[in-house]
Amino acid sequence: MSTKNMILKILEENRGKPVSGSKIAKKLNLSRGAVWKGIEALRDKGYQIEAVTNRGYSLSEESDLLSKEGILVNLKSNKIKGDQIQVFKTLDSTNQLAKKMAIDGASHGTVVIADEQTKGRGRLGRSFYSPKGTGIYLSIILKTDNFADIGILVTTAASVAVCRALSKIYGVEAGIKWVNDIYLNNRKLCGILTEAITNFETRTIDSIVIGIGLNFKTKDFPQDLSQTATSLFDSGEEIKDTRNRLAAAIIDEVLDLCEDLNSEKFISEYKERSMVIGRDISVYRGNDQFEARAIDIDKQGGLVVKKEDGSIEVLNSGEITVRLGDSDEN
Ligand code: BT5
Repeated sequence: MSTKNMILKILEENRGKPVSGSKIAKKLNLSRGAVWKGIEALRDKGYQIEAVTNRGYSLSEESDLLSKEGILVNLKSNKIKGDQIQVFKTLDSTNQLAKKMAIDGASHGTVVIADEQTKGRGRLGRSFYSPKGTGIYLSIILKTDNFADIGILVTTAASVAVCRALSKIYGVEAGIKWVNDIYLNNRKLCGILTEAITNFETRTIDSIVIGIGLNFKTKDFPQDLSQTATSLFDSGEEIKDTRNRLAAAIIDEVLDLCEDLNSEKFISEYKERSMVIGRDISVYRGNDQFEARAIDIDKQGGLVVKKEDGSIEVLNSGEITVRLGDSDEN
C-alpha cells in the first residue's frame, strides 16, 4: 500500500476527528514531512482534509471520494480481503470488467466499483445512466459450484440486500419492482443486472456477476429519466454520508444473502417489499404481450400471475409494466 493510502486508511478510521501528524508519523514510521506530503497528495486527489491547529488532520465527514480504504473501514464482513476490492475512476462498465476478471480467475466476493461508467449497462441492451461522483456503480463476482437451479434467485437476493442496506443505514424503506428494480417514492433508485458466465465445455455456470447501480446524489438526470428516476439524496439537503459506507453495506448484505440462496427467508422480505403483488400488469416476453394480475412471488423468485382467462403462470424472465400511481406507468 502506498504511503498516501496508508495515511488515508488512518484518516478514514477516524473520519471527522483530527489525528495528529506525529501520531500518523509514528504509526507509519514516517517523518512528519512525509506525512505532510501524503496529506497534500490526498488533497490534490480531491479529499477534503482539514488541518486543525494543534490537533492534526481530519478527513471531513462530507468528503465523498470512492476508495478501497473508505469501503474497507465500513465493511463488516470478513468474507473478503482488501485486495479483492478494485476501485476505478472511470470504466465503460463494471460488469464488463468483472466478467473478464471472473473468466481470468478472480475469486468469490471480488468487487469492482467505479466513480463513473461511460457505458453502464441495463438489461436487454439498455443503458444505465452513470455520471461521475454521484452514484454507486459496483459489480460483485460470485463463485460456487452450486449455481444450478438458482435462476433469478440471485437477482432477487441482491434486490433484498440493497433494500436491507438502505434500511439499516438510513431507515429508508424502498420497494422492489420485479425483478430487478428498487424504487423510492414511485421512482427508480437502483437497477440490478445479473450476468452468468458459463463454462462452454461443462455447460455449467462458473461465476455470476451481480451489477448494482444506485443513484446516491445524482441531481440532473437526462430528460428521458427526469420523470422516472430518483436519488437517495436528491433535494439539495446536506449529505453527511459517503458512497463508501453505503457501498460497503450493500457488499456486506449481498455476500450474506448469497451465502444461502436456498433459504426462503429473503423471499418473504422480497414479497413484503414487492410493488407488484396484487397489481394489474402487462407482461412482455419477446414479441408476446399479455395482461395479467401479479399474485405472488414463488420460492425461486418467479412472479406468479393470473392471466385474463384465469390460468396461472410463473414468470422467470421477461418484462412487466405496472400501474404504480395515478399516472405513473413503469
Ligand atoms: C437495470 O436494467 O436497471 C440494470 C442496471 C444495472 C446497472 C449496474 S451499474 C454497475 C453494473 N455495471 C453495469 O454496466 N451495469 C450494472 P433495466 O431494468 O434494463 O433498466 C434500464 C432502464 O432504466 C433504462 O432503459 C432507463 O429507462 C432506466 N435508467 C437508466 N439509467 C437510470 C438511472 N441512473 N436511474 C434510474 N433509471 C435509469
